[in-house]
Amino acid sequence: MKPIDAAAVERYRRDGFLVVEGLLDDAVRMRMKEAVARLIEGARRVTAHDDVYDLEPSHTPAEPRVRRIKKPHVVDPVFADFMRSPALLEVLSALLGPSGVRLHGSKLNLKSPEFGSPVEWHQAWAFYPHTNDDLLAVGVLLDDATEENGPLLVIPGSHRDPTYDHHGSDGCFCGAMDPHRDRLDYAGAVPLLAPAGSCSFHHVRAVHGSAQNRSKSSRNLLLYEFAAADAFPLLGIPDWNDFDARLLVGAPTVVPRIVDCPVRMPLPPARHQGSIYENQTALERRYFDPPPAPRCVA
Ligand SMILES: O=C(O)CCC(=O)C(=O)O
Repeated sequence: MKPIDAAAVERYRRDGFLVVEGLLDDAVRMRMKEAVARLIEGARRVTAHDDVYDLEPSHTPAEPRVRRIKKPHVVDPVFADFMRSPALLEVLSALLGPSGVRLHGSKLNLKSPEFGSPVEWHQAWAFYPHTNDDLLAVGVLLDDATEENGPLLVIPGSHRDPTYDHHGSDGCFCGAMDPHRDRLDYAGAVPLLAPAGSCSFHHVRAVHGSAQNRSKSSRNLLLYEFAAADAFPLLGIPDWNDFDARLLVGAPTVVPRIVDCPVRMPLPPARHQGSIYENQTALERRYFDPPPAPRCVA
């Protein structure tokens, strides 16, 4: 059976998101979970954010708390292999069009039981505008996504909205919308609930966010960002060989497809660099409750 049909593509175009169950089999998912456990164990050697780890505010080497593994496809082959799996590439080709599929980036957001950090409302497009908007993010569910564990929330149809301001009061990019200024139907956002092994696909311009994990189990979400092969980043291409090496489907091209899309540049850059969690610390008015303060250890 094909992993995606014309009706599902139509739903994605209408809503700006789609969930496909069963794309990740249990054996590979278990290997991914083992890799995550090894990585968290490795965080005992780390006291500050680095190239691999983004840490929860309450992290200590004795009690490692990691909120993100940066670039998991570079850190462990199990994450590099899955993004090349034929069923996933078939779905991506159906959603991104005929020019081909290029990896833009990857990240693994770990929401630990009871304290995993929220992510404020944003459009990924505000971080990396391209010459056209045939880009999306895939969320690979390493755990079931439930109402309580901080699932991804997407506002249906918001991929056709303008590009919202993601700048703070200091004029710098902060990677989040001001929920008091941009009064969208946040309550109407759809939680992408699905069993572990499912993949969600959300359009690069879709407004999305997620609340703190309030459950007693983890919500670990592997995210890959993909672009159509003829979408070129407006912030430039620092390394052409790397850009070409990330092409997973289709032929290399030097001809960008240019489409009239609303763009705001993420400049001047965020004052707090490192990850979306750091960028968003500059946001003055939040929608989601912040994670609990670190516990005091006597
Ligand atoms: O992990 C989440 O729930 C949200 C992830 C996200 O939107 C991001 O990291 O850009």
